[in-house]
Amino acid sequence: MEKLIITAALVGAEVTRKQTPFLPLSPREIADEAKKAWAAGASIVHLHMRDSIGNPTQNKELFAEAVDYIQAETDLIIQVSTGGAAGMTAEERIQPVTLAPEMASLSTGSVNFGEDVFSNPLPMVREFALACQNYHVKPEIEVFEAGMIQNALNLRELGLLHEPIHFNFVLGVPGGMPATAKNLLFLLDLIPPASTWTISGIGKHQLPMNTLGIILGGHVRTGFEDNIYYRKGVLAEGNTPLVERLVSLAQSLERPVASPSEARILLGL
Ligand code: KMH
Ligand code: ZN
Repeated sequence: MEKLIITAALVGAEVTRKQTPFLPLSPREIADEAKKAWAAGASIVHLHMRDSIGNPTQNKELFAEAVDYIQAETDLIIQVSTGGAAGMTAEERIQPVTLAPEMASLSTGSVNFGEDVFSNPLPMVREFALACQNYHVKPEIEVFEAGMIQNALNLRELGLLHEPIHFNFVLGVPGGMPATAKNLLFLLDLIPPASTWTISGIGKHQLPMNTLGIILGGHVRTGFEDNIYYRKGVLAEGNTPLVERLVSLAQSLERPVASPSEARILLGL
């Protein structure tokens, strides 16, 4: 089996300091968290930013500050979010792609997201895919629902996405596709054979879904964006313990962990 790529989704857009005091907020805090996750074995960081009062923002300068720190201090693959938070405009969301990072997330359809709607109309998805192409950024296709895979394949037909396509299945969002083994197997049947894939599980589904990913030969995403607990009722004291646990699980299951340079080759970066 190929080496395991661990993505650390360090902060996300929804979690608050009220929920966990360990949440990094400023670009410097996010970069420090990235550095620790990298030292623990992560090879990709999925980045969101927060403003001075902790609200989600896609502000390009804040992304640039964090990206500069991370690039100076690690060889992590930087993946910026184009999802931002539910309700943001397309103009707001696309900003960090103009920094030309190696990767960006790209959701290829709309989905209920808790009490909100995470809106991704197809013209906007095509516009985002084109921006990624223009800035030489590899998209990670965020799949919250099965139809989003076909939407990604339609982008490929339009020449806006190229093989090998990298998918991230985000299962267990309230309103989206439930985090079950059966759903993951169903989704895997729909992606082209040359694809690479990552699995993210929300909340209590993070560890079981990541475990399935390791066993099935996929890759895994952990971090506060998806889950803040180490175990039931016990907060993770940072993203690093979550990364460390996956490294040790992978070792137990005899799946070696990829360095960032090995991950670049696996993803065709
Ligand atoms: N915050 C969610 C509404 C992404 O980063 O591309 C969307 C999200 C997906 O987090
Ligand atoms: Zn995200």
